[in-house]
Amino acid sequence: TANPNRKTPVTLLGLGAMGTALARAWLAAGHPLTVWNRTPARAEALAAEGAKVADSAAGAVAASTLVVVCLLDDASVETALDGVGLTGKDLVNLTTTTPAQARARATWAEERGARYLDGGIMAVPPMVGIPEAGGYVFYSGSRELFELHRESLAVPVGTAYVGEDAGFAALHDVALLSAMYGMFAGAAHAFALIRREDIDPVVFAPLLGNWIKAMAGSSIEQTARQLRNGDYTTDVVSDLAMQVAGTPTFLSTAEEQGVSPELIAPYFALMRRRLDVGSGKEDLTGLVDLLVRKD
Ligand code: FVH
Repeated sequence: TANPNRKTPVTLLGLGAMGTALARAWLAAGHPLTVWNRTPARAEALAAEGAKVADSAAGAVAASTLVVVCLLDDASVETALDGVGLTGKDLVNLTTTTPAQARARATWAEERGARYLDGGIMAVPPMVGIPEAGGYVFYSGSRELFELHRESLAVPVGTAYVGEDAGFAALHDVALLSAMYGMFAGAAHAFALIRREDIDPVVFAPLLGNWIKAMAGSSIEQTARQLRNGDYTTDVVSDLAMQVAGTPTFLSTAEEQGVSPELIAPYFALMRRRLDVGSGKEDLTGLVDLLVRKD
């Protein structure tokens, strides 16, 4: 008779930094784990920790119904699974890809008789297996598959299902990471402005961090509400006309401090374009529409 306490067996393809962290979390939680990696040496430590090591991707896939893939990119998934039988498998792909690649990979898997779930990991390896770290994975694709394996998938990091469209996990992933790079760009510019002065960056850092947090919290929700209701006008303090009037001060300060404006100038140019079509009473929300190509 089946043991109801037996954890779902997991196969994991890919033992890079992220794959290894995932593997350790499943092993620690008592899941029977079969692993495969292109470079076999990377599996040695995990074998000592209890993982079964397959000598081929096909052998690893054959070992479990639930097959998780965490490889470098979509091309490496194609290479690793080339010619591997997937009939009856539940394929969960945590490799970072574009939304179109994820959709194509879902079709590819389904044509080979597998159910498919795509994932976008919102965590770095040290956050894996530590619930308090707040890491999670966006999942999209088969809801049935997500519900079936939810518990096993939630072992390394949290889960957030974002829809049946297999491309949505990748889209959410890349959207959040793109915003992160925008934030890094702003912080880089701010640090550059103080770089040649007698200002300690370590003292400056909490001022910058707290300001970004305060601005992000209120403005992101306001932008979302305006995008939903279509009314971008603001009766609050900082309309677009006022903000564009302030941009020469930012550019002159960069000049005075010997800092290239290359990170902030494109954003100011968008603000100016939006103002030029008569949107001075708006918030900055209209910039979203300027970015979206009409073709
Ligand atoms: N590490 C991170 O901070 C980020 C956090 C967010 C999510 N990403 C994505 O996770 C995927 C895996 O990332 P990783 O950190 O494990 O990456 P690497 O340590 O570079 O390991 C890459 C693995 O992929 C294997 N591999 C590469 N090319 C091939 C191929 N042509 N055929 C088969 N396997 C391939 C590689 O094998 P090997 O070099 O050890 O033989 C590693 O197992 C990734 O999508 C991130 O964007 C991580």
